[in-house]
Amino acid sequence: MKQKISYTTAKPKEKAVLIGLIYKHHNEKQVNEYLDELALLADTAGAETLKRFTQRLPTPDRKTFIGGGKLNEVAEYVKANKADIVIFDDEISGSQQRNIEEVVGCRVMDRNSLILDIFAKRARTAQSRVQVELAQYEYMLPRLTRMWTHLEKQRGGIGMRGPGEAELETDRRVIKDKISKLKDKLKEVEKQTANQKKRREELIRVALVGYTNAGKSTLMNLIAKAEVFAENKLFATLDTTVRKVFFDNIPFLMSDTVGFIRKLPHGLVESFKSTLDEVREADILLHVVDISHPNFEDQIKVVNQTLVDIGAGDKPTIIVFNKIDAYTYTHHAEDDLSEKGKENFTLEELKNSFVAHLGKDGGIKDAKMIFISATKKENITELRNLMVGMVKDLFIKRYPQNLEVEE
Ligand SMILES: Nc1nc2c(ncn2[C@@H]2O[C@H](COP(=O)(O)OP(=O)(O)O)[C@@H](O)[C@H]2O)c(=O)[nH]1
Ligand SMILES: [Mg+2]
Repeated sequence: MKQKISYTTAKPKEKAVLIGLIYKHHNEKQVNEYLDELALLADTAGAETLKRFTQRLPTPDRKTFIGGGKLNEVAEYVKANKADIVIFDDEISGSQQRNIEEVVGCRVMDRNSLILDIFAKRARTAQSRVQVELAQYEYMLPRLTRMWTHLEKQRGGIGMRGPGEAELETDRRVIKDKISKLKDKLKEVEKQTANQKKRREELIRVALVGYTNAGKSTLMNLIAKAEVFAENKLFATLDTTVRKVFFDNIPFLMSDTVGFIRKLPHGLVESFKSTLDEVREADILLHVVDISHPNFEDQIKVVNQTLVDIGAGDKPTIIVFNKIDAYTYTHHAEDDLSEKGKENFTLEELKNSFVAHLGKDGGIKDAKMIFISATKKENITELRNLMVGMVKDLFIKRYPQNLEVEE
């Protein structure tokens, strides 16, 4: 008789080394903040960061992205510490990837493939699975020479999820064929969800948008009493969740959508177009910002730019500055001659400066704003009132007859 053996499936964390270039227009602090984000992405994908390397270069090395000396340094570190992956914050080409792999002797990937990997791991619905698979193949296509063959033994780790093993052919034609089939499949899945969508069309729609990890899902759970997965990880939620909410007897739909991120792979945005329809077709946007994040202003810009890219740049918006409980202020002494950074502004000063900026730079035009804490439930009533006002106005505009009947 065969004995049933059970194994634990929890894999040990993979060990990662991160690499970022410091270009002319960057400073070291900025690049370190980018690498913080990359480390959080790596963590979300299941890797622990052992070390980061940065190098100041005017342009990336054509063959190995970073300089030869630095690469040897990385290789030595990888060998000494038995690292499993080297992750670049910037996009590297297929040939750069191979050249680097030859030197460092472990898997090499870039930020894009890391994001794709997280998406592959977290996709739940048929639609997002197909979307991710499509994006992965599109990413593979231009870098498709001998990409996987020498890594046969390491299958299953980060960057290797998604397209099934048998499908890792190195033939462009096969991949192209696969892409067109996936596109057809996506259309079919979209048709199925279209009916569902039609039924919701008449209702006013409010969409949560924002940088990943800003607190969208937490806010969704609070306002719509949904149970959306919220976690201190990047892209905890991938699939859109929609709930019907009533404020003062006026119904509207609220949706929690996938977060945006700096340098979101282009193919991914393309394949996620239909998921982002929820944003494009929304009447009102709640743009959630993590004000405790050192880079929150950059994050606002990334989100605004992505909104413009998908054709949702000019919707009535409430900018929700979230996590005020975690906002830290560093006093800037009078005799300190260094430039005042945003950490030297009190929350009150920040509010005032944003009010002053409204309608000018940063793309914040015609937006209302509010400062809240979703976890500490601060200013939630005020946010609700702001939303009620906007939803009501829209409701009256759209259904004047409904109100006449009541009067
Ligand atoms: N300190 C603090 N943390 C928050 C707040 N709102 C959300 N978070 C945390 O931020 C992390 C990301 O939240 P989540 O809702 O998943 O963000 P999403 O990616 O925008 O959906 C989670 O760990 C939340 O608990 C807040 O107001 N204050
Ligand atoms: Mg979320």
